[in-house]
Amino acid sequence: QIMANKIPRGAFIVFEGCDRSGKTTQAKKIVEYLNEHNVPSQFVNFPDRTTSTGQVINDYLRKKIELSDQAAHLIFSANRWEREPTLTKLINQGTNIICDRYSFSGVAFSAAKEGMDISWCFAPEKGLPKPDAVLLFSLNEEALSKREGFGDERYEVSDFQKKVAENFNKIKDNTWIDIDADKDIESLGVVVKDIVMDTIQRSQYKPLEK
Ligand code: T5A
Ligand code: NA
Repeated sequence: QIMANKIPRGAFIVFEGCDRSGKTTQAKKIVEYLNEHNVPSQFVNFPDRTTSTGQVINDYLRKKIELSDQAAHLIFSANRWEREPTLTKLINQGTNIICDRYSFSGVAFSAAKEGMDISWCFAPEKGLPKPDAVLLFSLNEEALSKREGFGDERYEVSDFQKKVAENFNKIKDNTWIDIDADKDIESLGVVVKDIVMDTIQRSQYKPLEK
């Protein structure tokens, strides 16, 4: 087959879920593991608060500035488009990308607001690289209440998070894998590692979709 000559690409794996479900902890942990085992991998997170749009997003989340819901949504999306050329290049050169939140947080959080619908929210995300797998971290209410208290960022409110969780369930497709996040860090790490290794294996010679 012609495919046999191609260089294997990296996998694009996204971690999604509600606030405090342990995504960042697990994403960093698996990237460290992969690199220790000579599997080139990079941690990426959205919103990326270090760029110019990211600074606006940070001010918005910390309630230092106000934006209309639509404007806020488009800035979160622009923040992803800023990274798109680098991400696509890295993946095609063989680096696995472990991405902490992506377009789906953009849609699930914005569409949890009054008057914002899912299809409008998806529009600016069209054309971005499509993940090979989305790991959806879920915590039941009881487990969530045991995690450290919400801070005072804009979306850290229980009722809002409930709507976000419903939206994730509305937008998921067959590339999503449900993860019960009500486990200690080590046990959750074992679950994540199996899924990530399997995704890397099966994505190597598949074209990266949009
Ligand atoms: N947003 C984001 C949008 O509205 N639109 C968008 O397009 C995007 C991309 C900021 C906000 O922006 C919204 C979504 C968010 O509201 P963020 O910066 O990713 O997004 O949010 P953070 O506050 O950094 O992260 P989270 O609150 O989502 O937390 P994580 O990453 O799920 O959890 P983590 O790993 O940081 O852990 C949280 C705490 O729990 C402990 C940790 O030590 C930590 O204290 N913990 C565990 N405790 C028990 N058991 C485990 N297994 C644990 N794992 C971690
Ligand atoms: Na996080």
